[in-house]
Amino acid sequence: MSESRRHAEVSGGGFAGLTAATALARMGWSVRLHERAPEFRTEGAGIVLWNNSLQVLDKIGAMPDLMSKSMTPPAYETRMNNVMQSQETLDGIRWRTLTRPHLYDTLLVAAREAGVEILVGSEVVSATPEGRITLADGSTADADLIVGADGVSSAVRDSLGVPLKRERSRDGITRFLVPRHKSELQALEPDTNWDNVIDFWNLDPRVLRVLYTPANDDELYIALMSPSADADGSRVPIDLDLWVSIFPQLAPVLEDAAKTPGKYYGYQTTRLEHWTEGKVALIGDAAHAMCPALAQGAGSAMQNAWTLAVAATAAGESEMADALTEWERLERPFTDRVQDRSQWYADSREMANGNQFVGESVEAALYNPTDPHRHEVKA
Ligand code: FAD
Ligand code: 5PR
Repeated sequence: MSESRRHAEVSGGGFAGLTAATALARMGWSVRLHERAPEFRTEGAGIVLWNNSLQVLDKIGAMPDLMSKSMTPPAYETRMNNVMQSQETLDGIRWRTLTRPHLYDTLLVAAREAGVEILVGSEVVSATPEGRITLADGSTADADLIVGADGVSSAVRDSLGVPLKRERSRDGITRFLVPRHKSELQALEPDTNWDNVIDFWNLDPRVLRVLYTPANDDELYIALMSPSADADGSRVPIDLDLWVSIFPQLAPVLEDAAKTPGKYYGYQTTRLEHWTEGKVALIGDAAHAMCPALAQGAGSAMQNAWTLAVAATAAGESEMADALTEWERLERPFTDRVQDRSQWYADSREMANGNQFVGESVEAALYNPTDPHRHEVKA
């Protein structure tokens, strides 16, 4: 059995790489995962996951752990210039909010349980279509499948010379995890349900936005958005007086955010000419970095990590390249649409009008990448 086991080398221990490695190992592969950083990144603030990634977490056995420290807020509320635009209860949509450290911990436990060999401080510098990777220390390894999950600046992708288009949006965001401060917020605004996600948009006279997302009973994820051209709005540490002047009801949490250094991320979208080359497949931000508007960057990454593992496992050894091409043909259109829609929302700031859970937003949120019938044309 062990002699016939196929082998995968995975570059990158983010949400994409950890999910792909775990899925492959559970499907019988021997898997080695390389993370360049000396330890797993537990920084990063909060995250929203929808059915498409939750289905994958079910399959890799990670859901009980994920559920233990995450929540489903009662509604998704949108305000513009402090006027309520909508309160969407998302009935029938499965979603969870949580912290990024908790998602990392959950995926790491799942990867170890599945028997993935995890190397930290191990940098992949290149890959070949024939299935060989080279590490920064000069050593090489051969595999039946190479997964490039090494993020938006992917070395695997760039070593293969895959043509890429990068577009930057005018807005960006600084993210924080802070204590909930629920009773103080309740005292400031008693009629508000502070368990909701609240998307506070301010467009006039100045574009500033706070996305307020409770991540569990104790922790709150807040994302502060401003145009990158606004030097004060995008400054880190944040300009506390400016933010409190626009969002006075959030003062207790903004004060905590101001104590953290923070990092401003400009939104960007990258599109590749192709996601695969021979025995190499690219997933996650290495393949399709997207604007966060639909909260689907990690979701799409985990979705494609799962479908890749299924497609590679079904392929015979001699037909890996063709199987990967077919995987991209089937899976990519959906991701492309989610990416386009996220960019459109980010560029138009259309979310400020509320009622955003229509079209691609709902479709992506409900999608089930583990359904074998998902590509069948519905009558
Ligand atoms: P990364 O997280 O970048 O991981 C890549 C890993 O590879 C890193 O650990 C890196 O150290 C490692 N690495 C890099 N180079 C090498 C190398 N040469 N060799 C070995 N290892 C290497 N998505 C959602 O689904 N929901 C959300 O709510 C959400 N909110 C977001 C908010 C913001 C502001 C932003 C910017 C993004 C958001 N996203 C969200 C998107 C999501 O964070 C990313 O799409 C996702 O984390 C990408 O995962 P990844 O594993 O592909 O890449
Ligand atoms: N949704 C989420 C998010 O973190 C952001 C956006 C939407 C969960 C920004 O960080 O619209 O930019 C957004």
